[in-house]
Amino acid sequence: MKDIRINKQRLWDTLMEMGEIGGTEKGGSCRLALTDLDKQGRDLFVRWCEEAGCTITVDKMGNIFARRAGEDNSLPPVVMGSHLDTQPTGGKFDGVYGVLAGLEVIRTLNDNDIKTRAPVEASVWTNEEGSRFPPAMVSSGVFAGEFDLEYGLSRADLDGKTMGEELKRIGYAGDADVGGRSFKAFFEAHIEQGPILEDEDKKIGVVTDAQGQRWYELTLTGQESHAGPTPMPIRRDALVGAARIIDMVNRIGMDNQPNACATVGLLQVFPNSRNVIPGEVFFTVDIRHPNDKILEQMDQALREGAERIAEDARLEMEFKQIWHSPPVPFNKDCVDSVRRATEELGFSHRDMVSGAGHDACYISRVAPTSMIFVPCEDGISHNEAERADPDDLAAGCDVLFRAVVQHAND
Ligand code: HGY
Ligand code: MN
Ligand code: MN
Ligand code: MN
Repeated sequence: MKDIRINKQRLWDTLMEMGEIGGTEKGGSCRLALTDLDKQGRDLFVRWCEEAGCTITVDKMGNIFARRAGEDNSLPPVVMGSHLDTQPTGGKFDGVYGVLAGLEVIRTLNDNDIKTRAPVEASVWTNEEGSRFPPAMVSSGVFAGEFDLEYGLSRADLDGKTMGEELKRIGYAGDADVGGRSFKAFFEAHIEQGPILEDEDKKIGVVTDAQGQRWYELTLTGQESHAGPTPMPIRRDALVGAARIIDMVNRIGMDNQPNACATVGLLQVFPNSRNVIPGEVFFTVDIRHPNDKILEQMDQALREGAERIAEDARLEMEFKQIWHSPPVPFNKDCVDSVRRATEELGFSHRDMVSGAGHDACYISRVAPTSMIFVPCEDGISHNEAERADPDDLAAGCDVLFRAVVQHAND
């Protein structure tokens, strides 16, 4: 294909403009799923796509598809996309890059008056982060048939608000069915969210797989009592039990290096008063590994260890696994077209496994799918300091452009 390149400045400007919606003091973005700020970001994306001549479809989980017609619109589309929702202290690139790189591909096709054989779509997947409404990737999960629609719409935040209610409130409760339609291929461009590409000075990550993950919720119940007169030996302190389990979670991660990850990210103490012995603690556990067998062993170690610690500390424990997303091998054809496009463009690259989960993980169950990674500064993400270099972002988008056009014209 003649050496067409995307418009680097225009891509950067759209990322900066979108990043201002929910922009934070430290230069990040906070647009939790289905908040008014998420709505503002969605509205801006829809406006840009309509200005680029796309037709918009929204499904019952609020997933957005901006379609650019091809010569033969009876063919399944080649779809690009990611998510616009962020972590509470998120950055300007996680998810957003994959959505706006899709828009930039469509704008570049328009600039060069290219008509692809199959239609091309840029997509936004609702609530990828799972931060406000666990679990993560729930809407691509419904699309891929992992969850049913009722489960998806009933996901609730800590205030009990459901996704169904919030989709209606912000005007993104679409009427299109979720899933049940095929994609010729799906590509998600994303920042690596880790240090490998930057450390090895590589421009592109050719993502072959994504690691598996399991999410849990634990509630430990002891005895609330006075921090003064209650003798230490008879206390049933829920926070002491939680602290021991948290330390064990970290050890399970360290004992399964390389590759294992184990994190406690959310903890709530009740009644959370400085002179009351905590009677109840709620916390989450997130464990990950590229190999499902090892992930299973980590799961076993977590269950047995938590049981033992709760018993020793004379605490009741409610232990729930709320999500399991097994490791994902991406589609070989798609991976090869990403690698070929990268080589044609002369970008340095390396194959890699994604440490993070992505909508592509579920979409790969229903369509040939793969991902394109670009470096991010110091590998930092899920942090307001998240940064990526405009040249790297443009390079990833050039690779996306070529891979998408190749599959749309196959
Ligand atoms: O947790 C993840 O891997 C993703 O960012 N939701
Ligand atoms: Mn993401
Ligand atoms: Mn993320
Ligand atoms: Mn993700």
